[in-house]
Amino acid sequence: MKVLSSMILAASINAIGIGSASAAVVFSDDFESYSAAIPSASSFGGWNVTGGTVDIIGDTPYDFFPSNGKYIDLDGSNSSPGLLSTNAIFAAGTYVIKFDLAGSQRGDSNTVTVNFGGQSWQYTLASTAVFQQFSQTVSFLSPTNTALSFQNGGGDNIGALLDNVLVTSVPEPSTYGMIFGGLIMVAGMVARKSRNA
Ligand SMILES: [Ca+2]
Ligand SMILES: [Ca+2]
Ligand SMILES: [Ca+2]
Repeated sequence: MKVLSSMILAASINAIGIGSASAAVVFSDDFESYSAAIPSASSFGGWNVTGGTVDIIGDTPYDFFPSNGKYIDLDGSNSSPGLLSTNAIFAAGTYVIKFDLAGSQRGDSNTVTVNFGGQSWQYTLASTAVFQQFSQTVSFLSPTNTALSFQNGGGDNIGALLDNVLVTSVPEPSTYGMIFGGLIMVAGMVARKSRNA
């Protein structure tokens, strides 16, 4: 009967999707759906650009990483690096944010500030740094909603490069607790039934 209990547990876990499949992608962009634009429009796809500009590049003459297709030069074209923010507003909760950053490939080092859920992180990229994935797991109750944003420092029109932005929501621990509590009750009922049989 132990085996049956385990089987029921496994089946229940599959049914409610615990595991890697339970994390839901709530935002993603590899910038492939846009045409190169120097600078970009102040609003494109799922993004807004305020306080300056960013460039959509990846074609000649700025084809530094052909396998990445299109990507963003975070210091645009008017000597004021724009704040690149998602249109999407994320509710309080737990998320994993992932993004690829590379150096400018044009001779200068750049620092990028990433903001999400009331927290911020800074990344300094040497000019020759190739695309590398960065990841942060963020839990926040306040602010109750937030965009994800990226901003280069400086203003020399040569910025770090951004690609493959991904935001995944993660179920809260309390949700896991309720789910596992329910499963333990089911297992207990199975065990009692087997004793009574
Ligand atoms: Ca891309
Ligand atoms: Ca630029
Ligand atoms: Ca720069």
